[in-house]
Amino acid sequence: MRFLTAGESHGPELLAIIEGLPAGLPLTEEDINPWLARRQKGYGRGRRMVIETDRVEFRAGVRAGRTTGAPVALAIRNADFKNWAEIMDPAPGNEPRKRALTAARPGHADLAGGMKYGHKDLRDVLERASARETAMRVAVGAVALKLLSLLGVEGVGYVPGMAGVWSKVPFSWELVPRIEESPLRMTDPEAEAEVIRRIDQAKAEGDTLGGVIEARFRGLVPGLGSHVHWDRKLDGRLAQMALSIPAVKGVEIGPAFENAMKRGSEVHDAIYWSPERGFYRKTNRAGGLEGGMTTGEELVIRAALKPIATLMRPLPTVDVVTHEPKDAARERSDTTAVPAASVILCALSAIVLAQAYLEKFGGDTLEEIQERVARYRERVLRY
Ligand code: EPS
Repeated sequence: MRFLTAGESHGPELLAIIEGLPAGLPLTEEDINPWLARRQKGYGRGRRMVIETDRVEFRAGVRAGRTTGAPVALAIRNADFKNWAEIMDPAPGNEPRKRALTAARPGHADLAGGMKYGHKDLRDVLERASARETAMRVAVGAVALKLLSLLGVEGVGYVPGMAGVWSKVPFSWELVPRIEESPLRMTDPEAEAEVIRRIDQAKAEGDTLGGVIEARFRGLVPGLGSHVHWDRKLDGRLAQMALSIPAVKGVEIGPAFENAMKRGSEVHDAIYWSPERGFYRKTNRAGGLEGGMTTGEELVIRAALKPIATLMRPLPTVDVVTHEPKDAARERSDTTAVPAASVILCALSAIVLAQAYLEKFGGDTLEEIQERVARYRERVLRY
C-alpha cells in the first residue's frame, strides 16, 4: 500500500491517492470523519479550527460501501479557501503579491524552503509546509485503522506530558473514553488543569508550547517487519513516519531514553510460555518491537514535539527581500497542537502497520488476508 498527498493549507482542497488496498474492505466516509474530528480538537488551537469542519469525500475506488481494489482517491475541502481564493489563484497575475511573507520565521520551513526553491514570497513554502497537510494523512491513516480493526488491531493516541507537566496517571486501555473526552487527550485531570493554565498564559504572552505524544496498538501479530534488511525493520519505518509529522524532533520505541541509562538486566523483557497464550512477556520495556519486528506485545511509540514556530511575540529575523533585520512574520496559528499530534501519530503509525500486514499477508481481497492472519495466529500459538 502506497499513497501520495497534495494540497496547500489555504488552497481549495487536500487530496490523496491510496494504491494497494485489498478489495472488499468495508469503508464509508463515517469510518474516516471521526478521526478528522479528533485531529481538529485540542485546547490551544487557533481560529482556523473554528472555520474548518473536516470531512472526507471519496472520489474513486469505493462503491456501495466497499473498496473495489482500484486506487482510492480522497478529498478534504478547505473551508477557509473562500477567504484566500485570490491569493491562492493558480492563474498568472497577483503581482505584487498580496499577503506575501518575507520575514522568515525561525523554526519554520520558511527560510530553508525559500533558499532551496528560490521563492521570495515565503507563502509558496509555508502553504505546503503547514501542518494542515496532516488532515489528509490522518484520513489515509483512518483507512489503515479500519483495515487493522478488521484484523483485530486497535490503536489510540494520547498525551503523556506537555508544557512542562507530566501526567501522573499511567496509560491503560480503560482510560481511552477519558482520553477521548479530555480537551488535551491526557489521562490525568490534575495535570490537564495545570496545562490549560499554562496554555492560557503562553497565549496571553504571545508564546507557544510543545510536548510528548504517544501512540499504542494492541492485537498485533508477532513478526511484522523483518530483521533481515535495514529498510524492512519496523522500528526504523515507524520512526521515519513519526519524524515526518511537522514539529516532531525526537522519537522512541517504549521507554528507550530511560532504558539507555539502565543495565540490560533491568531493561530486557523475560520470556514466558503457556499453552493458552503461547510465548509472552510480563513486562514490555521493548515497546513491542525486537529486532525490527513486532513481539506480539503492545506497540508503544513516543515522539517529542517542539513548540510551534509561529510566535505572536516574534523572534528577530531578516527580511529575505530587503535583507533588513525584522521581527519574524506573525501568521494566525495555534498556541499548541500537541493533542492533535497524538492523533496524527496514531493514524500515521497505523499506515506503517497496515503496510506491514499487507506485505506479510497480502492478498487481493480482505477475506484472503483475514484467512492468512488467522492461520498465522494458529501457527504462532503452536510454535
Ligand atoms: C498552521 C497554522 C494554522 C493551523 C494549521 C497549521 O493555520 P492557519 O494559518 O490557517 O491559521 O491552524 O493547522 C491546520 C490548518 C490544521 O488543519 O491542523 C501551520 O503553520 O502549520
